[in-house]
Amino acid sequence: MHFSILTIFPQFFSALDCSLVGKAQERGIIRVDVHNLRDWTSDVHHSVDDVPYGGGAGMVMRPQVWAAAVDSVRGAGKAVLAVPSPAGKPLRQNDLLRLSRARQIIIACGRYEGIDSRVTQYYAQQRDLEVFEYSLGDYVLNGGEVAAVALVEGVSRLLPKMVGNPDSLTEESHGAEGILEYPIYTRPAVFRGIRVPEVLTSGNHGAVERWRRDEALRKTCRRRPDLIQNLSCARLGARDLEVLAEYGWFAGPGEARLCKTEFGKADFAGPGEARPGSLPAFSQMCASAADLGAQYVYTAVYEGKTVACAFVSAAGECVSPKNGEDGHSPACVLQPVFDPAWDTDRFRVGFTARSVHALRSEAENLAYSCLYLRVEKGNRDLQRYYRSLGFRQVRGIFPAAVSGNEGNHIAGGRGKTDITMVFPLSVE
Ligand code: 6GU
Repeated sequence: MHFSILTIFPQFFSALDCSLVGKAQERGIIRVDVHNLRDWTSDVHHSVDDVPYGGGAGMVMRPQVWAAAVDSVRGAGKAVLAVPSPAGKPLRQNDLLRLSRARQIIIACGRYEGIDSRVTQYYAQQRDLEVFEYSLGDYVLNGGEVAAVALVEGVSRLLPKMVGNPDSLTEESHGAEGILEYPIYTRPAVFRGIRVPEVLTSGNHGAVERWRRDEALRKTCRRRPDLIQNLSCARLGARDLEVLAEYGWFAGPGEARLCKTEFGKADFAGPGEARPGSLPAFSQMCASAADLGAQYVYTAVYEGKTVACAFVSAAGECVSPKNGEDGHSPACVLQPVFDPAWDTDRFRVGFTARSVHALRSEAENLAYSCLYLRVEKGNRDLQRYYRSLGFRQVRGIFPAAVSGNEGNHIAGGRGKTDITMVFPLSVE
């Protein structure tokens, strides 16, 4: 890989003699030539800039100087002309990967207001040359030099033989997974009063992997929702969806991408109370929920439209939260209802997981120790998802207080072909 850097500040690039990039130069994996743009000026003052046509503040870099410089450093074969600019395309890991396959990358570091636009226009017409205008982010620097260093370093480390352990490339932020990296720790176990998360010292590799994935997803939800938006649902498991649901992200109707919904809780006093949105059969459902003495309704609102509700009502006592013993603790029942377009297993799981998460955080106020949920008997996939959330199947349909309602199904025609699953809310 041959980098040719054109700049009016060649001194700036001594940074590239350090560290791994410096070593790569010594080992001949990369070659970095830094050229002074002024070498291609023809006037006595070595001037590289001029006033802008059309007026305005600042100066513009002259096209003849740039073209002479680019022509002169360009070698044989395919090359990339990389032009740092705050108006360029935001640089991404994918771009670096593509550029790492080039033979030569010429980096044109502009200063002042930038380079005369005809320079990129001209080279974009040339065969065997890709013009790539890129930005480091939405802020302004004085010139392209910092961005040139970033490009050289970012591309170099992807070259074969560059990074000692290739695994460290696949697990990093902005790697193939498309999410940020999980938080990392080293010794000591307690630092200034802060203890390392316990799971990391447990020796349980499966649990460590799961925790790392959970934390990476959470961090990405908090810092980079734009990355979450781009995740493909096909590559997300039930536990992933459960974590994402904490932040209001659900697998929506199309299932290809996640949808950001507003998740909220409303007290439920009667059919008039909860916002129906566009849910069909909502009033009917509200009437049944009122019959059941629903206390709350959780709702998910997507683009102003209610796409799901989950009614929470008291349900007598737990039959068997953990397959047996406890027959006397108070239970509640969660009755989710979905907009037909959103009634998919994946959305059910995410929305239910989110509702359970909300219920759990209030478990103390509510004093319910378990939660019932009704699931279609034939839907094995959904049952499997719920099991992976921690639900267990129990005998019978609903517990006593609710079973009288069997003929009057809330959940969109689900009925005697349902099974009941239970989830422990408070761990005593
Ligand atoms: Cl590539 N150049 C300049 N001048 N400012 C920037 C930038 C590039 N990326 C972010 N700000």
